[in-house]
Amino acid sequence: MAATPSCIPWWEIYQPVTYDLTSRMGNEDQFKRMVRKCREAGVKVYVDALINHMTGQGNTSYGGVDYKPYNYPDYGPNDFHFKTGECPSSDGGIQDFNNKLQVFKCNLVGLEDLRTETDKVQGQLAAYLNKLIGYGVSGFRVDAAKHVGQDDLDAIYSRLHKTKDGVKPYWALEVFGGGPGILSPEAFTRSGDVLGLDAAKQIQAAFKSYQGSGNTGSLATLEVFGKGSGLTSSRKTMSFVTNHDTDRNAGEYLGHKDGSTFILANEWLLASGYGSPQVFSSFEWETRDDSPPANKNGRITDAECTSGAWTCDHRNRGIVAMVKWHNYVGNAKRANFYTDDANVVAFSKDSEGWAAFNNGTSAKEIRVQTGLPRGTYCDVIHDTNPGSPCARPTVVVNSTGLATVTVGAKDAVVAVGYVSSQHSHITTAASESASLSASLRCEARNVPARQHAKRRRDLLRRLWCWTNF
Ligand code: LM2
Ligand code: CA
Repeated sequence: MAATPSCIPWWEIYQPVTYDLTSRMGNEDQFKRMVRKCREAGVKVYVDALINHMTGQGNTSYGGVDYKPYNYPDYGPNDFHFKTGECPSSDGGIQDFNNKLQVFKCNLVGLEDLRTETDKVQGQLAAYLNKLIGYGVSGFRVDAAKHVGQDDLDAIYSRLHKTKDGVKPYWALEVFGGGPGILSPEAFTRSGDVLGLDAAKQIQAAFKSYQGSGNTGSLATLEVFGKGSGLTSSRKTMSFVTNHDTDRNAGEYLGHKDGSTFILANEWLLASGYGSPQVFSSFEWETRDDSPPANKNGRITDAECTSGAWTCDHRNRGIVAMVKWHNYVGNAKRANFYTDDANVVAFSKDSEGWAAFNNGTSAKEIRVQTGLPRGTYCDVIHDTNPGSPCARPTVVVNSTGLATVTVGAKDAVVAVGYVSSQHSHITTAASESASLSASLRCEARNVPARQHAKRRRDLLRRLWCWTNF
């Protein structure tokens, strides 16, 4: 849909009219080219897919398609629950979010709810998603998946083709917590991965806690995180610190406006190994509905990292380093957990790497077991020369694995499990490590086969919600 250029809210993109891929971000050809270029660079693209509903307002799309309520090129009144009388609420909207029929069959915030149980609607949706797969897309973040329901999600998924990598597409379902029984995130894990929305709340509670009263949170609580703290299992979760919705919900979630706390939380999540982590890069906004940077016609302008209009957190040195670290340590088990029971935690991943986080307001010196062999390791968070040789500082580990490290306020120190190259004479692991650190500058797919087994997870599943290259 299209509105007045000067005040077009970001959320317009959640109101589909057709599947022709023309929007304020560009057209179908540009999308195709973007996906191709990304794949060439080793970057997979995951699409935020709208399959539960169509729009709830407007009359002409960006592609110039005219439409009316419950009447679109691909759908007529018979394709909507409201029109067939299948939504059991007085005004056609979801009034009771704990009522299964309302949640599945009524209009979510006025958005016209599709009859996703029918062969026709499933066919249109599968054609749309398969078109994207054909362009090289690797999977989907399924918008409002809770309102589609497990049966229809499964039926649609079964119609999807394999991706260009020869596997079924990644399928991450948006299911807000709080619903009972079949409406709970856990109950959707039968159908795909689920978004870690409750996990993001726990992360906020640990890193920020009751800010109003001047408290700082307690990272010590994160000793237990995941299944053990009541969340969906790591294996079935797409985890994140924030997303485009929660970034605007400061009370319950961290967002980019939290600055160093937000960056630190992302670094911690990448280190923790919980879920398939996603890093959200935003644009600066003042009020909830603000448009992304756009021209006078409402077309979103190119994302760039110099003006400050786009936050570009995905280019933050610490975050980039942690993505590499995350891929490097793979599924290695957490060990040597340390906490001061307040706002400092540290742990190793077997003997692959070690990380420390300080969410406090002053630096802290800790002497801890790192689990690493003796050597001098690069602190990849602060290394100003990513790759090799490591530009200081370093973490010096003695023959019993102990190290004394000062972790700055709202900062992390992360030692990657290969020895920094200028000290490569120190341990026997050195020669391997030199080649590894070189390969880490490339994409994960370029790493030596021997290391590949460690990268069991295919990481940093970025949704390019805001990035219109
Ligand atoms: C989502 N997941 O299930 C998205 O993550 C979320 O961003 C979407 O809401 C929502 N579901 C629907 O896809 C956003 C935004 C809403 C906005 C909707 C539709 O948070 O505020 O609703 O997109 O664009 C807006 C108005 C609302 C109005 C509605 C329909 O805020 O008042 O409802 O449009 O015209 C009458
Ligand atoms: Ca629905």
